[in-house]
Amino acid sequence: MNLVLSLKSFNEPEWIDRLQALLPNRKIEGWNGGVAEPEKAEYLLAWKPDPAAFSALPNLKVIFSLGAGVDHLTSLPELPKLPLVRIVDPDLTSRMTEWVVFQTLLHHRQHLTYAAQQEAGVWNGHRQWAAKDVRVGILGLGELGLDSAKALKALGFNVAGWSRTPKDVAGIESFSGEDKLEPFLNRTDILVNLLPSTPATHKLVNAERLAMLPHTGALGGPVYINAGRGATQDEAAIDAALTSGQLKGASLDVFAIEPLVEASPLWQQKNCIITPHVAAESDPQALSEYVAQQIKGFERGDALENLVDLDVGY
Ligand code: NDP
Ligand code: OXD
Repeated sequence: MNLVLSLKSFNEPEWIDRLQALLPNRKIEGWNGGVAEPEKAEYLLAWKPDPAAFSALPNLKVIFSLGAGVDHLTSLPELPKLPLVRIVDPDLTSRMTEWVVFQTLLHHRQHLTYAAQQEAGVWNGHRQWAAKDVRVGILGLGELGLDSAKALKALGFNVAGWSRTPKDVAGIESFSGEDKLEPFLNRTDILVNLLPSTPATHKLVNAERLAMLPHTGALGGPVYINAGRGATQDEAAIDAALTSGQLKGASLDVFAIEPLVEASPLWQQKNCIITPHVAAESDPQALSEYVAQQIKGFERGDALENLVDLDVGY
């Protein structure tokens, strides 16, 4: 019944202390500090883990991803076929919605233009269109996409979503499956990407798809926003689209390689806002309680929640 943590770029000792307070009757160890009794480890809490942990801990029963995304695990050939639980947490969801709404409003209310004008000491108002005239399209209508969609809808935007399976959500048009991607893009002024990284979503946002976004909308050109995963987009195509004017603006929180390399031309794009994968950085206490509750529930015989479907990869 022991829990082992293998966490890259997190403070492992702090996470051990926090979880130990919530699960006082078990041994909690950090992979990096050495595991004294590997055969007693039944749970692994992982973020970009050392793949050697899988074979070294032969009696694992459940793996927990310390994130909503699981590509850091599903991309590892060594990942055992065990129940994989991901984070679904209201605090994480609302932080993501804040980021998506903030970036959408920033482009909608022409903030980049006004920020440049302020720097030049220019007082010049521009015509402002209504939110109802802006068509937002959300790639991925799951836990995060749906919450963002509802918040944007409440602000008056014309919102649609694209997902693998159809959705029935009041006021939000649903597109699903590969054959509906083109019509979805054709009606989208602000494209928000909240897709997981899987083989099916790899570089899904490419030059061809960006060219499907219309120039007929109120903004005068499409905007692309991504806080899902960098692997789902072609960064060179985004850079080229910003340079050519096919894209009017972008907000990017995630990249294929993080940190974004110094040589990336995206840093120099005036109309591209870059944040360092912080869209939904979450409360460690809330996430620890989530993991502890799931372990206690599992041992009482309850079903694990938010299990990943390893066949589809998310
Ligand atoms: P969910 O699994 O709840 O939702 C994923 C959505 O994507 C679903 O609507 C799913 O469709 C859709 N989808 C997946 N594959 C395809 C496909 N091939 N074609 C069409 N639609 C597809 O995930 P979350 O909403 O919780 O999280 C989404 C992602 O956000 C995470 O995987 C992670 O990568 C990222 N993330 C980023 C953070 C950040 O700070 N930047 C923080 C947290 C998460 P369907 O509904 O039909 O299954
Ligand atoms: C996540 C993330 O997947 O922070 O939770 O990217």
